[in-house]
Amino acid sequence: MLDKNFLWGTATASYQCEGGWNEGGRVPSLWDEYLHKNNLENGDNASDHYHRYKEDIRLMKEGGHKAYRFSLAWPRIIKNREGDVNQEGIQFYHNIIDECLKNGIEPFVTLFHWDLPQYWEDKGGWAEREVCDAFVRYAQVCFEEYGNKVTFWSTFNEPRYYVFSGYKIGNYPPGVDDTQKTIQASFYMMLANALTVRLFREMKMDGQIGIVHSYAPIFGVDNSLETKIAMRKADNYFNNWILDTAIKGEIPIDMLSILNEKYDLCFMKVEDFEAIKQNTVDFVGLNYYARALIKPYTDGETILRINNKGKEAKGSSKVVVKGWFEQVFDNPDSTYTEWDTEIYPQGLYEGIMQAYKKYGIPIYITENGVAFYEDVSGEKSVDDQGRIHFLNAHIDAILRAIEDGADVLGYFIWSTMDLYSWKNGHEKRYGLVGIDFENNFERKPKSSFYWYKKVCESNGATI
Ligand code: BGP
Repeated sequence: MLDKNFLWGTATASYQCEGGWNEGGRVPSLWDEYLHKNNLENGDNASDHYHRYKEDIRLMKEGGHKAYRFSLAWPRIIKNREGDVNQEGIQFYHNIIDECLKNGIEPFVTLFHWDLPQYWEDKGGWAEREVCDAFVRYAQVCFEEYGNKVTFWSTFNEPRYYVFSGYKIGNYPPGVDDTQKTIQASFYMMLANALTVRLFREMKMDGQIGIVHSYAPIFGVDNSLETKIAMRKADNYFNNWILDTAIKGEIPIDMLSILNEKYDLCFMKVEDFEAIKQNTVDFVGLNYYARALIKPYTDGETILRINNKGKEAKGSSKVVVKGWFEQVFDNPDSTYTEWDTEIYPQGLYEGIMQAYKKYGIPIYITENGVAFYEDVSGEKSVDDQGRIHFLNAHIDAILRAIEDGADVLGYFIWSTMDLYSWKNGHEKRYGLVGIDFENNFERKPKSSFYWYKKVCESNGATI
């Protein structure tokens, strides 16, 4: 039997659902600037959660949710590099948190889900130490404001995805391919994580603090030694530099020594390593969409190509890290979404078991879900049986892992409602609640919403 306090919920992120991008004293984030400048589909209005959060939280309650994972927007809370606080922004999150508590929903709060204020991006963004220090000051404001209401805090959502996409793949802002900056930004985010954990302890906060990782459990195409070596390198690339660093306080030394041959690591200071060693997280959030199936590197330059276009680019994803490994996107035995994401629930079971054996701390599955093209314009709600099937199989994987001893304490579906998907726009739909973006953002719960209500209310017994 599952513990009665298991947190069943759904998740969003500020930029992706709020809208109201220039309201209530919010200043631009790097996403506003980048998407506006490049004339790309943006989240100016997103799902209009900024104006409709009460309706959304009421729907969560109706849907049986025990928890809601969302993020605070730094650009709503801190106005400028001097650190001036925007009271209207502060109040907005008090309102959200209070509304959750009033409805018996546990707020599960992320401090940073990618919307860096543009005024810090102008100073070099996460590749600079100054931003790391500014993040800790921002965290302090949030702890002081919301600390007596919030139990579950996460420092970062998916540092790996943010950094690699922005600084190496170049498909997210700042949109560059610069390995030195990739290393710096990765390090400063992990340092900021440790310094924020230290602050959390110094302030004697009630509650727990963790980090959320885009988890790609590593699988090999065969059992050869070459594949095993490639898998280790892939594990460092995808997972270890976040998880080992945040949970064990150790950056993988084999990774550092390879990087040290070609790049300048002098910016890493002895006291930084000490801070990382001493300030580790209480729990880990794992976002699971798919495993990474790995084969040995053959030849050619590094290619990191992610399909952000959907069906028109299906099959175009390619990941080759020169000298390290290649990722397989065309396994004939697998099915893939229109965005090249493999559907592989067993990867979640095995990933949880591996992570729990290795780290032994509580795990929350902080995101899991599947995207489809869906027409929500009609009178009838969307009958998303494909999503129900996907979620059912993944929750089953979690329940099996718990039965086999893993300490998984919560599960959050991505996403609460349809929202803006980074670079993919609004047509990549993940929500349990459909949003009719063309028709006054009307909320239309899908079949999966009612299915999940039963799962939450029966504490997983209906799986
Ligand atoms: C995770 C992010 C989310 C969300 C999700 C789906 O990496 O934490 O913010 O976007 O992935 O990804 P996408 O929108 O690219 O399909």
